[in-house]
Amino acid sequence: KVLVTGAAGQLGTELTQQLTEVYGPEAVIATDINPEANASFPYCRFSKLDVMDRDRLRKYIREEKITQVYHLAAILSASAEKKPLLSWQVNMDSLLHLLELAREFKLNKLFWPSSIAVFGPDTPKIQTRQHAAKEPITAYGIAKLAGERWCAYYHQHYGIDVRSLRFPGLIGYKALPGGGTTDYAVAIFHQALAGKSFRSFLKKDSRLPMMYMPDAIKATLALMQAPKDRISIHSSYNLAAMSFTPEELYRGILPYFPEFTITYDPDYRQTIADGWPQSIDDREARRDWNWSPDYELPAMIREILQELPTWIQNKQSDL
Ligand code: VAH
Repeated sequence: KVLVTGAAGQLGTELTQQLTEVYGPEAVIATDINPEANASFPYCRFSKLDVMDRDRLRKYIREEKITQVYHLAAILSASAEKKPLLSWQVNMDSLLHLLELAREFKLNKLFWPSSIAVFGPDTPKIQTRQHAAKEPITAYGIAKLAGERWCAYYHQHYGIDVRSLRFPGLIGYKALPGGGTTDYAVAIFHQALAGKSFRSFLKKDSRLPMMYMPDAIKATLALMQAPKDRISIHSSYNLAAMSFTPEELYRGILPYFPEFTITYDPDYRQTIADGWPQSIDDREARRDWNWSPDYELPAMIREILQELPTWIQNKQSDL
């Protein structure tokens, strides 16, 4: 049985759907702190679950005979800067709970997302390597870096099969943005479709590593299904697909909406973005488990603008 925490988030919404395809609706339990998320999971079981509630988490894993956990619940970078200590508890302590539970219940596998946020302003920004310097300046990046080290520790000392990916900015349209610094690239599509101007909270040439959600799902399943002896990185794998700036994204959308306008109004999230790499070298993922992305920027824009109107209509009919 597979347990997903934070299932109603951007990654969780699409990953839970895929996991249900792979394991069947009876084998996947989607959980989230938001009880309303129930409506998003007609195709599998859903339970309200706060990952900070250690006893309830333990009871769940024991009673449901869970064998795999995808631990996605987190407070993302921009939100974490507003509540740094809470973000440390949610992002770090919940992972430690799960690593301990993985030991106690001998879980087969545990997935935990890391992020390019583990890198900092002093990290070389172009084609950032797997083992490049990591001096993160955000609460979120600090928790992700510490979490990576704990994943490697529990693998080395207790043989826990915990696997992780350093996701770039993930662009998905099946859930609303959730407090990420890269979420401008999700919000812009909603504004274009609504015929409104878009105010970017990052400056026009702020280049960041990005990935369309289907590629993030593909990478997660490929990593988790790879034979154990192919995994050489037990902290978290670098992972890349593309890099773009707000201006490049805007120019890619403009042919579909000639009236669409953008203004650039950088806020505190610019400081976060300026501390992150501009592009990532993911040769270890390509070597170990044959990673390769399917989507570049034009294909992502085309597909989102094709699919988002229907998603919005369905959401409105749900409301
Ligand atoms: C965030 N979307 O902005 C996440 C991600 C690289 C960015 O970690 O916090």
